[in-house]
Amino acid sequence: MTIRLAVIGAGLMGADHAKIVAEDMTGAQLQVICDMDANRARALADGCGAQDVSGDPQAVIARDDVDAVIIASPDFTHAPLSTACIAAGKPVLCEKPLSQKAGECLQVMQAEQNAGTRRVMLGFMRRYDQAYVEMKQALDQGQLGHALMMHNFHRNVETPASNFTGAMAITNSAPHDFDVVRHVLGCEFTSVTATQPIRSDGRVAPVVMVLETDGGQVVTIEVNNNADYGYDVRAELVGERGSVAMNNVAYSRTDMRLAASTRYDADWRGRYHEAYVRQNRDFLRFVNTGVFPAIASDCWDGYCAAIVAEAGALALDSGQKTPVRMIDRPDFYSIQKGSAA
Ligand code: ISE
Repeated sequence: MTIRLAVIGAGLMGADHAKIVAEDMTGAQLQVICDMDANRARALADGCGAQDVSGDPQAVIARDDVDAVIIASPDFTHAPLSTACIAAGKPVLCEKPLSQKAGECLQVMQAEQNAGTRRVMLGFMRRYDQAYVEMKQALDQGQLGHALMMHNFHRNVETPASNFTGAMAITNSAPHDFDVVRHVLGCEFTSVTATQPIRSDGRVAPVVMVLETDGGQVVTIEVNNNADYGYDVRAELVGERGSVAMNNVAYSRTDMRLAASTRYDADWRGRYHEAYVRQNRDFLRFVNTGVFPAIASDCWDGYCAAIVAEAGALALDSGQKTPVRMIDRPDFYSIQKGSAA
């Protein structure tokens, strides 16, 4: 059976998802591209062979000829549109974040629990990246012994907006790191401290966080949104018997003028292309089978990322070690992922 997908949002990420649906997802068809900007929707639909365009996301979600939805519209729309998908009984792959407000994540969780069936898969795609997959395997198979630390750095070439702040680095960029560390270590964060060096040019400086987990691990995360040289995300997991470090991903190396060099991607879309494809294919399997993918993030994970980000922003502002205070995981989300909804 062909699954008819709607992509809501025709910006950077919507275009990327639409291209993946068109090129890499056998068994899926692009039914509708939805965007407030009719020209942008039309251009993307024509480029990817989508059947139709729309400017009304709620109407798109309700359409009989739409089986499932990918949400890639602005962050503030993610929670209300996910809730609309739950109400319509349609599986949804929602780009991160579910919401930057933990309270709003709780509302979506409540709607999903009331509906009684898992509907929302969250687009924390790093879980599908081969480097993190191998890191998690090494830990789960016991090769590293007990996990002690995970060091992470996350560098963007430049900020998406000139008014970007350190707090935004924590609430917008760092949730990827929060999520993937929780996933790899199988832990929850209990506290966070955050600080920044001072740049000479007034642009937003890197944010450095030190977090503690309920497993007794210490995690460091550097988020540098103005790294200038390239998009660069790396991590090292240190256990009692060894460590696993992520290599910079490069398919080739150039040797010239007595030096060797490899290239960097300009942003995450190239670096994580393979991860996005794996994630989106897993979403399609979820739509077809109703079995929530074992690796994927759900609304609970979205809530956890948001609550850590809120504590991180407070920690940066106050200069104090700040506790992460979470609710207990509801039974609904404790049920093993990888089981039927
Ligand atoms: C950005 O905020 C994102 O959402 C991207 O997915 C991420 O990879 C990037 O590094 C962030 O800054």
